[in-house]
Amino acid sequence: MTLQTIKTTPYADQKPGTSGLRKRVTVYQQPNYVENYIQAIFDSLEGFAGQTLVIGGDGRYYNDVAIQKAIRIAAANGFGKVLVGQGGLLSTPAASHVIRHYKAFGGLVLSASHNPGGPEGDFGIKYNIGNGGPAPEKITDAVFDRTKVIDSYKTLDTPDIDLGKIGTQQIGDMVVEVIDPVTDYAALMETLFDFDAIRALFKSGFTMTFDAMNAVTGPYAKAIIEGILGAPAGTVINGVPSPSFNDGHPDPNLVYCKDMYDLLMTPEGPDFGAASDGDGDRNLIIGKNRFVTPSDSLALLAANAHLAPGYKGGIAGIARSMPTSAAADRVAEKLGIEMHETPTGWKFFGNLLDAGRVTICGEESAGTGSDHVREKDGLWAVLLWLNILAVRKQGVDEIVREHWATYGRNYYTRHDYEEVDSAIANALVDDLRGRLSSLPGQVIDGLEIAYADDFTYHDPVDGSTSAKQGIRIGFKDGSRIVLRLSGTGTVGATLRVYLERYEPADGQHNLDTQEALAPLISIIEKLAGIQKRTGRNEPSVIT
Ligand code: G16
Repeated sequence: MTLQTIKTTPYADQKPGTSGLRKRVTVYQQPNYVENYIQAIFDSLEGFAGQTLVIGGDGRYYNDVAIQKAIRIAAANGFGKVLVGQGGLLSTPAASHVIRHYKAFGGLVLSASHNPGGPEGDFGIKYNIGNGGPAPEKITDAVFDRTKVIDSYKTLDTPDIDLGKIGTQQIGDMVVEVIDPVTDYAALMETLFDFDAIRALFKSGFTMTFDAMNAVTGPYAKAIIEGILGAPAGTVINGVPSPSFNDGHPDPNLVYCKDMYDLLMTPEGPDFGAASDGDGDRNLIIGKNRFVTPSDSLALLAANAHLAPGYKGGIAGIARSMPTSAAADRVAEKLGIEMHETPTGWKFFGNLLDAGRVTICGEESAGTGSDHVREKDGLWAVLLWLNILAVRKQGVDEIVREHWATYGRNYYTRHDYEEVDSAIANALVDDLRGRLSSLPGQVIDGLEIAYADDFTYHDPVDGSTSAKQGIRIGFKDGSRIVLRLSGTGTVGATLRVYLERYEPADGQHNLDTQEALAPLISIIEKLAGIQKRTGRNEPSVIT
């Protein structure tokens, strides 16, 4: 087994996005593409000699190839130990927990999350730091700088490592320990939730469907929901991880989980439906006759968290990404706790969580989580919902309605225009950005613009600043339009338009969401000309 230093040439496109480096598998398959990126990560870190690195992925196509490369490069760079999930699997929240639990130096998460997989799909690599969360921008910027000049990487000349067998093996000077991917995570969940109450709920005849979308949460959901909590076999569907997600799109939204949504809207359907994405960090929550928007789910979970043992002392504060609706802000106000608005990307919550200033975080993009890990956590959100349902002994719809009657309702939708020509998308955003200062005071379709800006975040913990995080146009009546380009797409540009309107506690809570937001949809078309400029008649996805 010899240490090798292999010459390489840089790739110009290894700039990490919202959540790590996501590219087509075919891009990752280029010579040294994985090696360059991982070496650039290690070159941007200090002090890891002899330390532990966690490596795991969502099992998507190319996971098995990339993980072998990652282990060899880690060994050659001087890590003392690699902890890896059996079969190369670790959900993203489980990876975060393993990093924290075993006090690892950091971890590599191999995933493109909700993006499709398979040979024609996407792959991704993300570095997480010792707190278990995605590396902050100062590290991802350094990694990108390094990728531009990298000229060699280190590896070991060694056969593939057997990841099928739990236990330890030696690779050069480094120990590789293969662990069960579920055990530690399940134990953590047991400390947070009232499992007895949830068991009793299932015993009482409560029915649920959990769609693991042929992705990584299958083994976790089966072990916890069907195993520990005693839900009947068959509660978890699509529960076997597949490298191509069975040719599906592992994004738990109303487009890709339409069958489950339709079922929940019928009397024969189960009482509760939930799903998680490719790497297990997103969640979808549907009650009988009630889809819960991620923004509302964040607010509801924050308002009811004290019903779960892990949060019985109350929560310190809430954080949400800027495009997420302000529903949670009203909960924070009532509880008298801190509320923070951060840019899109879970990495921006890390400092607030570490400083103990917030306990619960969430994003409109189907992510919610708490200070138990430093990633969003799909199954955690589902279990907290189950805990709340078990304690309140009410259905989802009733709980949601009571919430609106207390706090008011934030009608909310997101319109995505996917695979738009990048030049057109950039020009559209730049043009609008250039006109922002002239917008306040203008009245369009009877609505007066109160403010218009490009969101800049000032991190209250480390003082860092992140600019150009999305265009916000706010109206006098409290409505808001946000427009930004996605940082996770891999082909062309994805333009996201987020629309929100507030109805007070005694207002109209029964409108159709798209109808309630139609005036704003028309206003943004007038202001930005999205459909005119992109040639699209309608969004690719509405959530
Ligand atoms: C990632 C990030 C999230 C972000 C989402 C969408 O989620 O972790 O913080 O909200 O992407 O980002 P964008 O709007 O830039 O596409 P995931 O589940 O893909 O890891």
